[in-house]
Amino acid sequence: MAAVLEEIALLLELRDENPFKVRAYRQGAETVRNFEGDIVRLAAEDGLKGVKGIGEALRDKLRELAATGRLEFHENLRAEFPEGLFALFDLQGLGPKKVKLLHDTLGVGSVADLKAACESGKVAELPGFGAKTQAKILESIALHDRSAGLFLLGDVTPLVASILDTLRLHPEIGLVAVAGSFRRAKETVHDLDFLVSTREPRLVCEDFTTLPEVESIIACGETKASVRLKNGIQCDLRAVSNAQFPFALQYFTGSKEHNVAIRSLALKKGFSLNEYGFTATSPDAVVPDDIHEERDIYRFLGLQFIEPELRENRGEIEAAADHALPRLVAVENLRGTFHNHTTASDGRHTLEEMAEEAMELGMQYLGIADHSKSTTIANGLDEERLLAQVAAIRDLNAGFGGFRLFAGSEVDILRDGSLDFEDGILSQLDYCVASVHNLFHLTEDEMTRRICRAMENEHVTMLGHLTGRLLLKRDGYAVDHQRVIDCAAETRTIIELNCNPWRLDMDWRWWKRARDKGVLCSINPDAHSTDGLHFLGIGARLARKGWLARGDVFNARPVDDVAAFFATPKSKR
Ligand code: DGT
Ligand code: CA
Ligand code: CA
Ligand code: ZN
Repeated sequence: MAAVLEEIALLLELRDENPFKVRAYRQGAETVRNFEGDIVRLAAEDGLKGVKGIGEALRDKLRELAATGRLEFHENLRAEFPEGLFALFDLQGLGPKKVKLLHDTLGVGSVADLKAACESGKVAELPGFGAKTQAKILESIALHDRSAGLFLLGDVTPLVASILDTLRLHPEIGLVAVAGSFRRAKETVHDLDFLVSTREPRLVCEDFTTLPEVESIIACGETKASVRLKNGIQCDLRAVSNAQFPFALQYFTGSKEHNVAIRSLALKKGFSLNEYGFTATSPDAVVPDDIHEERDIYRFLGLQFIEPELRENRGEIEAAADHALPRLVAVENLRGTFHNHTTASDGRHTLEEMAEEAMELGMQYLGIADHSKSTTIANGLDEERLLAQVAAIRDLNAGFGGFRLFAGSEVDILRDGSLDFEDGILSQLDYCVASVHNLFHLTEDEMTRRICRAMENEHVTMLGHLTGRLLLKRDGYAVDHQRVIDCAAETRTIIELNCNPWRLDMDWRWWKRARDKGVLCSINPDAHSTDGLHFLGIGARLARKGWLARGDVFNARPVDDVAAFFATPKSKR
């Protein structure tokens, strides 16, 4: 419902409607999104009277939408513009004003139109555009094309959980698993791969195509089915026997590169391996009859069990042969987390509400790190407001039993690598997260030096979202990861694994190197609401993908160890 209201606001803007009207829809979307309770049911029953931020006109529309799943007003508005125009809003840096101008003056109605217009140089000539903007738009289009058909791991996680739950209820289904890139915790996935064991594969495949999430059926056969879900993602199902299940699970989990290496290892031992089992390729090879789960396949090949997150053929097979794989961190190991916002800057919940949710989740501590004064669009705190927040945190701590808030700041790294607050202010905090939020265009060398200089500050406890990337939306700025990791090791600065599903930054491919240098990781949700704290689950999965053990993760430490760490000078940590 919020998305529809949001889109109506955009469409009204395209139509040059009264800004007050536009704002009413945007405000309505915000209210719907933040509503505590079952807003769909309430709207369907016409029970939204008196809800602040939703006027009478919106109320009627929400009722229609909640009750029927459609809104005629919205559909009519949409029909006034070419279908392809909406994709333009997904491009970084294009707001409604620019889209409108492109549409009205150049007749741009799709991403393809826009690409052609940029390539012919016409976009640069429009008022308020210029050559730089035109080049930026072309970059955004390239990213858009690369991202086509990809979905965020964080977005599909609840969907996968719900499909697994439904499959488990089926009377003809025994074992159930999700395989593929999802099981390996890739930051983005193309499609979802489900696997079940059954004696009735055909029936199970047919029933799979009738799941409530299904939009359309792509294929339905004897042992496999493919469907497209309502959110656009494709889902494949394979139905196998109990005996085949471990082999199929191993095969369909991938990655392809991992499987190729595993298969060639099997061949060296005299067996071919596929999704159905082992077959002897030499006369003296004896096919095992004790493979009951995936683990048994690895054991038979002389390997330690390789967790799915590690299966990318990046050294895991060699390590497994040496029995040298790390024991990976688990979300249950996490005791708290450090990069979280409140209503003081751009968060949606208060200090108290964030603390309450953290306690609810079983955390021992929660670090608060609101924006600093230079990030004005996020209502960054100046010195006075920050110190008032520190005092409020100290007061709250006095009243908690066995839980603790840590007072921090997400302090902006300025252009030259100096910080948004003086040392005299920073020294009054428990810790600080330093992040880059502007001047993304600096050269790789300038950006690297800027970040390293910030890490050299005694008060910078950890580095926030290293590259600033937004998955599928915006590439990170240029920065030399290797140099930053070396500098973090030298200065004893923690690096954050920002586990907001859009970021997952620093990228999993760099953590093993950081770990080897002795750099600690802090898994931080960058929570802007109580819901955001739940991102820790996906954060733990990405940390596992980065080969991290409990000892590599700072926020797996108990509260007293954390407090002692903060009280120790960096050089002694
Ligand atoms: P994606 O692109 O996000 O869906 O990534 P995956 O890894 O889920 O890829 P997908 O869905 O095409 O296939 C699932 C797994 O099945 C893949 O990780 C490994 C296995 N697989 C698929 N095709 C092949 C193949 O041609 N050779 C081998 N060795 N394995 C394959
Ligand atoms: Ca897949
Ligand atoms: Ca697939
Ligand atoms: Zn930030």
